[in-house]
Amino acid sequence: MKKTYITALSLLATAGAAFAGGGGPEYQVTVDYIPFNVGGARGESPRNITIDVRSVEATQDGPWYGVDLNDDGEIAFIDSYIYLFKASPVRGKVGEMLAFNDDSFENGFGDGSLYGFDSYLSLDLLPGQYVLAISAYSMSEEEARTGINFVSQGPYTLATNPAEDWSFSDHGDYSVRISDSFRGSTILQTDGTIFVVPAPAAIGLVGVAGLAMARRRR
Ligand SMILES: [Ca+2]
Ligand SMILES: [Ca+2]
Ligand SMILES: [Ca+2]
Repeated sequence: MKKTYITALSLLATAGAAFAGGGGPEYQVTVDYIPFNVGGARGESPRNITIDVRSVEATQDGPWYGVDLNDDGEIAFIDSYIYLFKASPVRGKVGEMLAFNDDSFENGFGDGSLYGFDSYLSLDLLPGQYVLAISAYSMSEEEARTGINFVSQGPYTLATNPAEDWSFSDHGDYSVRISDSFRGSTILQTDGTIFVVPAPAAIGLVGVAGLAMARRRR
């Protein structure tokens, strides 16, 4: 996404803002890793694989109308950002970076996506093991590798429906479908949630409060 949203940070204050960066408040969000396998024998030709994300639960350019795409009773979404890596034999690591995508306003609406901020990739892949890293805008390759992603905006919800602007949320849901275009088959379909990671200070406060409450119960 390339827009600037000016919204209250009240939700994030409770979730725990980490520190102030150059372009505004920054805080950490989770990165999910989705391993998948492109089938076939060694030496077979590449397959055209599509990676299709659906997350943004809001229509058109403001005022935004919320649509509960995943039918979970809430409007909570991310401006997704994805990286595709080769799998690595080293535990906890990913291999060579093959592609990445932030937004796709041309493709990726077949899964019900309402907005081009949902990521999409279409590329030829040899049979083998791969890992998709998904998180919220924006994410560098380094952040995708380490799983420590600092963002200045999102995840989002809508304070009203319709809404003039997106409001910050402490989590956002997504779904991903990875398919083999040649065979027209789905390799993998999964749902997930990206969370704002509470700042260490916030965890400390919760710990102290919890301890105080435990003492009172005695
Ligand atoms: Ca929802
Ligand atoms: Ca999509
Ligand atoms: Ca995006």
